[in-house]
Amino acid sequence: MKIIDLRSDTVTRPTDAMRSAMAMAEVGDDVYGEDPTVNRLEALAAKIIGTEAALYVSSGTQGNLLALFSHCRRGDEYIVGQEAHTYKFEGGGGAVLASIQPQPVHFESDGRLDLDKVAKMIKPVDDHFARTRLLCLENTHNGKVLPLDYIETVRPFVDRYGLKLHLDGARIFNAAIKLDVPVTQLTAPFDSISFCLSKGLGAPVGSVLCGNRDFIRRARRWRKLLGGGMRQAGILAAAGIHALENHIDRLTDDHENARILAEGLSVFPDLTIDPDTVQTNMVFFSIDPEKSEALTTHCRSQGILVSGQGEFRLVTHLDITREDIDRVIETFETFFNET
Ligand code: TLP
Repeated sequence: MKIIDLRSDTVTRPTDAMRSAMAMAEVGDDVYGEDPTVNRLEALAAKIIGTEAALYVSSGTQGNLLALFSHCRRGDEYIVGQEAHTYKFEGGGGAVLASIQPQPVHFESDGRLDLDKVAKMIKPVDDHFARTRLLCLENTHNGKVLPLDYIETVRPFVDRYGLKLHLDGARIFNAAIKLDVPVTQLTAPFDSISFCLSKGLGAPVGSVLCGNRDFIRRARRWRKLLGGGMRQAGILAAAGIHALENHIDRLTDDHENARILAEGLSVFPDLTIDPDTVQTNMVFFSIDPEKSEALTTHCRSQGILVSGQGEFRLVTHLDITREDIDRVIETFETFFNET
């Protein structure tokens, strides 16, 4: 029985074509800057994202951390979403390792940070306060795409306050595909952008941090300090190149599958779910917490992996087909028929 893993889009396995690209990759020592495949990935990523330079990093977490290190200094502050990955799910790395203080602000329901609320958090220049240096946004956030007109207002805002602007664009291609705009339209206002190769794009490992040459030079040094300088990393970078060349446009399939899944699940009265809120590859629903474990166990017994407690997130990706979606909906149906 095929396992249908909906816990995240991080779980994809490399396709055969990706594996052969990896096996054939030309390699060298990337700490010397001599891995031709890593160099090719970085050049390709910079071109696609629209920045001068890029740096291949081990994970999205490392990309975001390097952005904090490279924009801020000890005693500085960054403003970030309360539920943002960069703040909530990255072990407090900026504070722990770089002595940078986070200032969280609650997200609006569409994934924006309200700029009036952000403005109130910016500290005056005064010895009492940390120096507010950076604003971090996330796109997509919980599968939601930042509105285009909002993105356009953010650059003038940060310029007014002398802040830098970082994007956790782990799933930025999902946003671009959803809006049907060039990804550069979503990245242009930012000083730095981190995006993941190992989520919807289907590579086994890796993210890329993009920015101008100076910024990337600083990030490269911090990456080394953090133990992230890899040697013959071209084997992995080849998967990233393959992903960028072959797996961007197909994200529409994931979005379509997520929509069909949400509509299929919305018929069950025990679930609270609104299919109209599904924009990309994530479906959220809630269920009586007392039924959570039974649902998870039932799904697992049918080869379907889901995670959540009361609140569930189901994520579609490269390894999920339209038929799998039907199987998931049928499995939920048997669960509700039996309970
Ligand atoms: N997110 C993972 C979990 O850590 C929650 C997931 O399954 O969604 N930014 C965003 C918006 C992310 O969702 C993630 C991973 C990251 C950064 C970090 O990427 P990695 O896992 O490569 O460090």
